[in-house]
Amino acid sequence: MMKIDHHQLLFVPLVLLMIAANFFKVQAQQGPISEAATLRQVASSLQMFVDELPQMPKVFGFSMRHRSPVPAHLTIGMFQKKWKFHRDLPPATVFAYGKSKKTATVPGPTIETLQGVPTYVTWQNHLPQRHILPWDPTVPTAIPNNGGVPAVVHLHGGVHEPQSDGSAFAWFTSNFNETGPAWSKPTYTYPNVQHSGNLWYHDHALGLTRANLLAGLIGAYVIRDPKLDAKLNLPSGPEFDRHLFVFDRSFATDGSLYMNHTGNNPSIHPQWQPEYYGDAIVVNGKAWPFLKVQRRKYRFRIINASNARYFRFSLSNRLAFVQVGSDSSYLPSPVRTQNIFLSPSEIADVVIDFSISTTNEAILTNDAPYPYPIGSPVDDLCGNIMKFVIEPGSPSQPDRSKIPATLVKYQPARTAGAAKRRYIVMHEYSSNAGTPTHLYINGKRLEDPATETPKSGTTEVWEVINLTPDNHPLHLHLAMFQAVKVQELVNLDAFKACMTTKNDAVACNVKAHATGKLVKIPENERTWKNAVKIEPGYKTTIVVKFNLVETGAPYPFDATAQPGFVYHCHILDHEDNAMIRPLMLVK
Ligand SMILES: *[C@@H]1O[C@H](CO)[C@@H](O)[C@H](O)[C@H]1NC(C)=O
Ligand SMILES: *[C@@H]1O[C@H](CO)[C@@H](O)[C@H](O)[C@H]1NC(C)=O
Ligand SMILES: *[C@@H]1O[C@H](CO)[C@@H](O)[C@H](O)[C@H]1NC(C)=O
Ligand SMILES: [Cu+2]
Repeated sequence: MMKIDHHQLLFVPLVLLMIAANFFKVQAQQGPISEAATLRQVASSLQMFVDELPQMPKVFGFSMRHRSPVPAHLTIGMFQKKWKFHRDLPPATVFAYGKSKKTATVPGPTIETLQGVPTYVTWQNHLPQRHILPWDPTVPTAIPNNGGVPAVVHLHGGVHEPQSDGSAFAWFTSNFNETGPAWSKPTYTYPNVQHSGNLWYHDHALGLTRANLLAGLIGAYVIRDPKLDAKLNLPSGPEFDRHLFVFDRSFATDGSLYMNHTGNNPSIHPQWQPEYYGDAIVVNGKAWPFLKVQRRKYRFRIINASNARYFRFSLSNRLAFVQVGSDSSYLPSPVRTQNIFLSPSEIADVVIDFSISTTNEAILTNDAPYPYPIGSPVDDLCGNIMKFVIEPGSPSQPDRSKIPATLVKYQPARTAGAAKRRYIVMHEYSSNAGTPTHLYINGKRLEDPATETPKSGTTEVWEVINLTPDNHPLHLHLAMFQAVKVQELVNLDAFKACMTTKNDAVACNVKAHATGKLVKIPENERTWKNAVKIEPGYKTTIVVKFNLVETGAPYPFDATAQPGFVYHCHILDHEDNAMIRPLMLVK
């Protein structure tokens, strides 16, 4: 029989007591550990590069009949479930898209479609009675009478009718128990008439976009053109053509997703904060994952799905990215670069050739300050994204993919012959304490009547003037656009003062102010895009096409129907409060 030493029995609790006493002494000296420090501790306790990069499940927006593709009808639900963001984090409660609760993922399934073959999706809301994250009833918000989480899906970059656009006012709760004023039908039509490329779907409910995306309601959508794919011969197939869905999140000690419950101006907005920044970087639903790659070319479609963080990516072993596309369009020819710079919601379509790597691993890093461009430098946590583990030896199959010398030429972006020139001015408002309270475009609310009413089928020039201190990614629904000129505003304070009283860029003589230095538009952004970064203190001239960018043909559906479209800043915290305006096309 084992003899129990009574001294030992006493010893253990005594040591625990001493540790506890010491702990409380430290606490008393330093005060309670701040919430921010706790969140950082959780993130920094996670070992990087231990989870394998997941591939999200694929669902097909077409089916084959007698060897020809025919439209498919998909049903995709939103579910509350548990999701493990890291090997060492307890599972978090998330909202996830999927065909069933069991198969739902964060991000949701990748929807694969074919150009010219419509896809029908019935989006179903199975979310619970209460939100898992805080939200703010004082910003314009969908508030159902009987509880539930309002949700509605927007296909970002999609060219489709207004009734299928996911208007912020077309939200619905579980079982369609309650619907917003613009709700008209449960099944959306995506005609896939546009050029092939990278899109993504995400929630767009009024005032809840930041919280619903943070909770996990995002997913990728691809339109493929098999003829073009065969001609370009870029790396292809599920193993070599992949999505990297990148976002930042903070986690509490119990593994749950963290969002601040207290606003920066709580007497005005009890919860709203101007920008969400997380301490951990998550790719395809895992914090700092790794991916084993062969020594060959890979295509990565990198989607920035952060609420507010900009990314400037590079590879630790100095391998170059060859960028072939931006947002939903190809570039005219590939652009070789060491850095890829992405604002929220922007997409970079890149090829990395690991066959020429001199190392056996490469870390994808980020060095964009936050907020961009005037904020703090990125720390060692958000400075790392993921790791590529490059396998030694030759690839399992010879790499027959290519990076062609030229890619795709769409219609050129011309200011000449534009049907209309508009001025779009970004404003930020502050409390007496000098902290942001809200942001508006053209000094107007979303609820104010539409002032941007372009004629469907035409091309317009928009002069976008940023009077705030931050860079804002401008996003238009339906229309593709590209920046053609970026010029600094001189005597900015005088111009701002005039705009504050007159709110009219022409009356405030914007021409006389937009005479400062010109900024060169990076080569990898010179294509049709659905988000463009707008520099603070600059006027950015964009050409906006309210027609198909491949041919200039008018939309093959009625783009002028109710409830219309919107355009907004894609920093989600700004969009919700309320850097968003209607975009109502007319005949
Ligand atoms: C919606 O209605 C169904 C059936 O009446 C009910 O079971 C469910 O709890 C309701 N959900 C919400 C969010 O109101
Ligand atoms: C949450 O917001 C409040 C108010 O702005 C701030 O004092 C606090 O530090 C924030 N918490 C974190 C973890 O950032
Ligand atoms: C990523 O997307 C978010 C939200 O759309 C945006 O605020 C942020 O600036 C983007 N970051 C990059 C690097 O694109
Ligand atoms: Cu913004």
